Amino acid sequence: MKPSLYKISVIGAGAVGATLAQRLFESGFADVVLLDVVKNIARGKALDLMDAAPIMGTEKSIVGTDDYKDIRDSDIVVITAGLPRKPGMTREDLISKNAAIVKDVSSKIKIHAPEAIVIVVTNPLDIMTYLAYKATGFNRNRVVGMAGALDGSRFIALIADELKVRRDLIKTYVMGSHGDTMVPIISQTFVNGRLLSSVIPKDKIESIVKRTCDRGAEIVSLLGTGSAYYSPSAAVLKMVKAMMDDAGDVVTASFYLNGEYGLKDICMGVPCRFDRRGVIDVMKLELSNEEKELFSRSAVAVKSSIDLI
Ligand code: TXD
Repeated sequence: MKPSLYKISVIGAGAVGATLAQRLFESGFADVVLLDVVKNIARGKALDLMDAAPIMGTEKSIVGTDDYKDIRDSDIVVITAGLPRKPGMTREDLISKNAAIVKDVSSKIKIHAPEAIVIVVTNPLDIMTYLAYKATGFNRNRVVGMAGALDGSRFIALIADELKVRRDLIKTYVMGSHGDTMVPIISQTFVNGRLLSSVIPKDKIESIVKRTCDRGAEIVSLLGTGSAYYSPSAAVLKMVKAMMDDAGDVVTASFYLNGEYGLKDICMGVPCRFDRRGVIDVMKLELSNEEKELFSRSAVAVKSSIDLI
């Protein structure tokens, strides 16, 4: 990776935001600003992280704040502000409360960090990414949502566990919405170069797909309060790395489509090629007929939620 003078701001110092700030800061990727609407919470967490810096060996800076002036000149701003699910809730149940928060945060990013790339994490993910795109008015290459990187990682973890193979030998894409209609692309899933369908029977694949789709809810019900944050923050880190590497790395992300995969005026998970400018290209995968059908069903679900806002 190239050396960088990156500045990354994380809005929302809750479970995902604070864990992401820790990952970014301790990896030495960037100077980090952690911002929360609750006065002092981000400050306290930033001080705690800074106190660990001599042990973790980072010379980067971390600032906790409730003042948007501190996000000035950020290269990337990550929106994690918003309510998480409670047991029994769908991501879509969060729509009205989180829409108001994301709209507010986006308008402040537009004022204070107008050159930044925005990564949206708040749920329901594709709807909030669409909202951030509209509310910032940024070029679409600078607004993306984190979902496919996480869902793909969950899918890979489960396949590796089933087959007892190394996780880094598995390649996949999980497209569509970050919800019950997500679409693991089985026709493009490979284990050590072999198609997944040639190494696991169909019914087993179906049960792994179902467990992948349900994984978020499974974690929510086990935690009792809050939702997953270790893997979501790791997935954002993967997107940040893809941008900083500046080499055209492909990561699946929610992106405003303008004709790609036959869709317009919607944010959906598609494989995106990244560099320091954000998304430079959408990779066109050859989907099977069944995957095309599932992808368009997923689009219908996202469109109907977008209509609610
Ligand atoms: O795959 C994905 N995209 C996701 C999304 C994976 C995991 C979590 N996902 C969603 O992220 C989740 O459903 C929530 O909508 C967000 C944040 O989840 P998190 O678990 O971090 O929620 P917390 O711990 O409740 O933290 C939210 C913080 C909290 O500290 C609030 O005070 C703050 O957001 N908040 C705000 N900060 C700044 N500005 C405003 N307006 C604001 N409102 C709340």
